[in-house]
Amino acid sequence: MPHFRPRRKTDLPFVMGVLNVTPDSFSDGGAFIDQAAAVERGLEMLRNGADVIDIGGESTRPGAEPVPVEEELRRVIPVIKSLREQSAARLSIDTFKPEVARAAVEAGADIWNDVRALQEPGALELAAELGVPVILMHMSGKPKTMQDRPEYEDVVGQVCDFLTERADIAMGAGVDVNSIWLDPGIGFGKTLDHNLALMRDLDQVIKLGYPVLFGASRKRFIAAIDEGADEMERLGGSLAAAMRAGQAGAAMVRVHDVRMTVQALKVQAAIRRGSA
Ligand code: 9MG
Repeated sequence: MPHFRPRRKTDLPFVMGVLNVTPDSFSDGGAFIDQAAAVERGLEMLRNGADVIDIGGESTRPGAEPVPVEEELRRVIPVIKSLREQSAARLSIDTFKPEVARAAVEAGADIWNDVRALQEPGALELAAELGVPVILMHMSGKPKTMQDRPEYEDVVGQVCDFLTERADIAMGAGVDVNSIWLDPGIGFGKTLDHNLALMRDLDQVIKLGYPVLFGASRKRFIAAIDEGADEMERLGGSLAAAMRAGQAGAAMVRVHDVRMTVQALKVQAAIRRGSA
């Protein structure tokens, strides 16, 4: 799959379904991960209209502990292989570790979703070698500490500068311009005000000229607005954010609730067109 580019501007953004293969998502509370349940969830998201499944074995939530490479591989590779056997749909690997990205692509993944924007040693060279689409995301700090008082003078300008620089560096290392996607990294080292500014001014990121992935699904900023809404009570906020991304021209939204997001995006597009 050499290039994966957005559909025409008037069409719906692609929908990327989140598949976290982590013990808190697919275990009975112990360390054992139910791989079959994870694969079934991925297939269900595809039946519900997802264009891409994003498979991750290390949580990137604020405060999350790092996971060793071997454990991450143990979690994601069997799931990728099984989904690949059962579906021709696009699969994305959510990892910042080059070792995991390589094994995932060998196992059948088509896209590299890198929350560290190819900053790990060897990542740039590997992205050029693999030749798959790569998502470069902005994050200030690392998941463990990124929410410890993040500061910016101009969050939108700084995120745009960072993404432009990472895209330039990637191309300098041999990554094809048509393989590059950008992502402002909602919730990654950002306060509520930072997240809101990035959502309001998302068109600034889109104007950089690359397809943009946008992910706000179930994130904590929703609970800062609708006080105390726990993770499973954030569908309304997630849809509102996805609608904003669709309106601004994002090429893909990363979501947990695929069925409802597809429906909301279809209604938004129908309203825009004035016909079903
Ligand atoms: C892994 N992950 C969690 N949130 C994300 C987001 O908003 N964008 C991307 N690219 N990856 C994310």
